[in-house]
This record gives sequence, C-alpha cells and structure tokens, in this order.
Amino acid sequence: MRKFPPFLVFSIVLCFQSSSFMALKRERTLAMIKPDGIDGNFTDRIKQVILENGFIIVQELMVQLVVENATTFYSEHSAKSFFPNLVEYMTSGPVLAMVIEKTNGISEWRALIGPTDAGKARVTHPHSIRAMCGSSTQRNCVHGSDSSLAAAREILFFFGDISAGAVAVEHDEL
Ligand code: FUP
Repeated sequence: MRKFPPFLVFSIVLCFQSSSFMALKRERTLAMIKPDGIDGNFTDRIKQVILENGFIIVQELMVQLVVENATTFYSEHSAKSFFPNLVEYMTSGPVLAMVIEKTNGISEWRALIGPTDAGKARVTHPHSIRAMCGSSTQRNCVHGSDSSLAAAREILFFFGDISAGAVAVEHDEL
C-alpha cells in the first residue's frame, strides 16, 4: 500500500477538522421585530418560527428607540436618501430585540427572514418571515445581523449599551 508522508496526513486531518468545526459553529445573532411587526401582532408567530427552526432565545428586550438610538444602530446607512425615513419608522413604536442562538445562527436567521424588500420576498421567498409580515423595503418587519462583526456590535448595542436613552417597555404596557 502506498505510504503518504506524515506531514501531509497531518495537514489533511487539520484542514478537515477546522473546516468541519467552522461549518458547525454555534452562533448568537441579533433578531429584531420592528415596529410594524409588533404593531401587526406578529410577535408570537415570529417567535414560533424562531423556536421551530431550532434556535434558542437567549435574551429579549422590548424597547422604544429614540432618534439617537436608531441613528446609531443604522449608522452605516446615514448617507443614504432613505435614512431620515428609516429613523422615523424605527422610532415610531417599540421593537423587540432578541439574542438568538443556533449552529450557523447568523446565516440561518438571515435565510429565514428573506430579502430586504418584503414585496419581492413574497415572490421569491414566499415562506420567509418578511414575506409573512413585511410590506415594503422599509417596513420589512424584522432585522437580522449580516455578519459576526455586526452580530457582536448589535448585541452589545441592545444588551450592553442600551442605557444610552432607550426606554425599556414592559410587554403588558403595549
Ligand atoms: P437588511 O440587512 O436586509 O436589513 O438590509 P440593509 O442593511 O440593506 O438595510 C437596512 C434597512 O434599511 C432595511 F431593513 C430597510 C432600510 N432600507 C430602506 O428603507 N430603503 C432602502 O432602499 C434600503 C434599505
């Protein structure tokens, strides 16, 4: 039988282990139900989808964002023409922020929510959450972090740094 040099065998095993480890990484991400989702009474249905798809909800917080909060959260879009409308919408009512966790949770949650434009989502991703409860590009009902960097920043925003002016709202006050 042909013998392979030990360093080659070692490298192949290492590559295999690290790629399978990366593919099975448990991740936390930020899921948010936006004002139209809360207002339309979609909270329970969205949470049901989250749990049915194997996520656990680690933490949750219902908050009323103020302009400063929404401006910071969406700062990467601050130069865009839609930004003032986005901030107005995001401060128009309470949002429910959740830290959710699953293997490959960041991409899994993004896949579940569907495309940004809820109108298009209804055509191309009819089973997505945005197709279920969103109505446009702006009023798209839910948010999901798009990278591990964004997930870390956004989780910190709501669950580490939230003292910067947002008002926590009890569920039964709504
Ligand atoms: P997504 O990651 O799918 O939430 O989408 P983006 O980061 O591109 O956009 C963030 C938010 O900006 C969207 F959820 C809605 C809003 N938006 C608009 O209102 N108009 C646009 O043309 C694009 C985005």
